[in-house]
Amino acid sequence: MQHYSMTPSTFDQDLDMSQMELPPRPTLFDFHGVSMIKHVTENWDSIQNFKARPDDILIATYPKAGTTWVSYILDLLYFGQTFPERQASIPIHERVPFLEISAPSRPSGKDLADQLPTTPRLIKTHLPVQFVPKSFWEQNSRIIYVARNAKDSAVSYFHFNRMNITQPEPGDWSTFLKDFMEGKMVFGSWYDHVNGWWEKKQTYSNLHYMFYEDLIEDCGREIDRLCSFLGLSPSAEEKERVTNGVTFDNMKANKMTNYSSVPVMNHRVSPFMRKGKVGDWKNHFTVAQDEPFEEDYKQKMKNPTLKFRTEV
Ligand code: PPS
Repeated sequence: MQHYSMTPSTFDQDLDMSQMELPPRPTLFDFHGVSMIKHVTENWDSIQNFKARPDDILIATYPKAGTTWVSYILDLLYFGQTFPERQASIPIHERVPFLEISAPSRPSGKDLADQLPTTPRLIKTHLPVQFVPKSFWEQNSRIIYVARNAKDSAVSYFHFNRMNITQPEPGDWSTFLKDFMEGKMVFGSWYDHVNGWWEKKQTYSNLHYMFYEDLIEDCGREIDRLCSFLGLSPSAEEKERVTNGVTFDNMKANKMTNYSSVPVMNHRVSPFMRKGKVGDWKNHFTVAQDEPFEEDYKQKMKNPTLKFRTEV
């Protein structure tokens, strides 16, 4: 029998996962007040003791906010010209390791981050702000937080949990939506996550808070803002190359950015690069779901300075 933990490089996404011996789905538990699964808490002490460097760049998000998109933008900005072979041979999730992940039979994100040969190191995290290893703050590392509106985040997360066997079983859409509203998701409550990071931005100046909807509206403008935050000044030609490389269609077709090499994901259930739109929630939320969602949203999102768009 084929086993799910075969090395990513030998995995062929056309393999029939229904024939494989699949591990059980993980279950959520309360971890210091946040719902988590063991794959992200197992190495907790080692993650908390991670030694950040002043030139590290941490890309922080609640899941499904555009982490991969921004990771690839940064990777191309920094290394697209100097190490073009990286783009052709190393998947984005290895170029930008996921700090807290420790999946079976794969190197942990922390080990991959420790071994990154690049300067700066680009590192991804989904941790709520209170769980970020303290060395990032001590070293004054730059942090880019990407946020996406709650409704599209919920929809994207639902399909991700369907296709990724290392995520909890999502159940049907209405059950999942209720769980989302109650924060019963890996990495906890969307509401706490986006608010916690927004508050941090008020006191930590090396944090650039950006929105998925803005990227969709004008990716070039958002790249300019990122460059100004990072002190980069790419040539017009270089910027054009980056903007073109990171379109949804190009990233979906690119084996190094579409997660097709990850064995725990079944892209036939739902592709990782699924729709890439603002407003797909309208195809999922019924009116009967939307009304209580909006009511609950108003109660949880009281800070008038943090505003999300659900259409552009
Ligand atoms: S993860 O698993 O949390 O790291 O996922 P993440 O990368 O944060 O989010 C995945 C969603 O982002 C969409 N995406 C894009 N949209 C537009 N343009 C580009 N280039 C792009 N790259 C990734 C991806 O399609 C997922 O959203 P949905 O709505 O599911 O399509």
